[in-house]
Amino acid sequence: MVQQSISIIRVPFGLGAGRPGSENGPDSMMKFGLVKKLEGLGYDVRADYNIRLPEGIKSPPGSKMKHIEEVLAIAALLGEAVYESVEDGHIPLVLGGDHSIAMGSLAGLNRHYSNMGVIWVDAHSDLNTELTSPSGNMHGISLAVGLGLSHIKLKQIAEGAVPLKAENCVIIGARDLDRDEKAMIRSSGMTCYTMHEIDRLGIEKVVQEALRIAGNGTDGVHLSFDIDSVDPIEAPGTGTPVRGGLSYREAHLLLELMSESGRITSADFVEVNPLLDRNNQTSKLAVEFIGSLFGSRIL
Ligand code: B3U
Ligand code: MN
Ligand code: MN
Repeated sequence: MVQQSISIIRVPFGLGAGRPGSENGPDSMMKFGLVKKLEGLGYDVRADYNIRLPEGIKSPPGSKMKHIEEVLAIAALLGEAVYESVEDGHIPLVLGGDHSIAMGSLAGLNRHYSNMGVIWVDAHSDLNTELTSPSGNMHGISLAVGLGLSHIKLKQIAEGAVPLKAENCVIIGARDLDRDEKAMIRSSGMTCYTMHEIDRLGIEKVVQEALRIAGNGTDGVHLSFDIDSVDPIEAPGTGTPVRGGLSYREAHLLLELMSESGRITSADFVEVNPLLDRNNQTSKLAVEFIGSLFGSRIL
């Protein structure tokens, strides 16, 4: 078997969130043994990308969406890096940063895959637009951008990128949705497994269905994992914690099932905020979770 290689792409950027700290996420996950963990699982690991904001980019004050220019600049650079790494045959693993960076992942991957599915694991749906956003925070609109529902288009970020198909997009773990986001989920035709469905169906069934839907007729499946999907008891180090989230065991099983399926072709791990963490619990947990996605097993 050829050795698979993972390309870790660090994105120390947190201006899409409402509070600072997620820009320290990549360094923190690296510090707690991410590379060693992945190498121990048999991967060739390269960590040569570190996406930084070029000097002189600053949004004009007073616009409704905060730091929009900074977010778009980071997304364009990340889009390039993700595209390059996937074209080179590596599995892109993007470490955020806040969830606005996912616009860059989606745009870059979209240049490589002709028809990509997405699984968005999150307490939120990130389906606001610049018209509906209650906060003006860019991390709340990234999935809407991916689906072509915002004025910001993927093709502005990466040339030739087309919108995702809603029928191949699945949200898992939602429990804090704004009114307009609920309407968007209903009208778009995407699938959303809220915590209510997870409680009723069980996480195994939900993940199997999600993989089927995101994998149906697609040539790649991107996992965008927002750590706030996990219950704040386990993952307190995140900017917008919402109680009632995935348990430690549910989150692990979700990632193990995704690993077993062999369908996930790239991933983001975002919204780890070391400034808000308790004894680095959340960074360490994220490293453990990434291990599960890449094949770590109990026995
Ligand atoms: N939906 C709200 C809250 C939010 C979204 N994503 C996060 N928080 N992390 C908004 O600001 O758009
Ligand atoms: Mn999110
Ligand atoms: Mn979230």
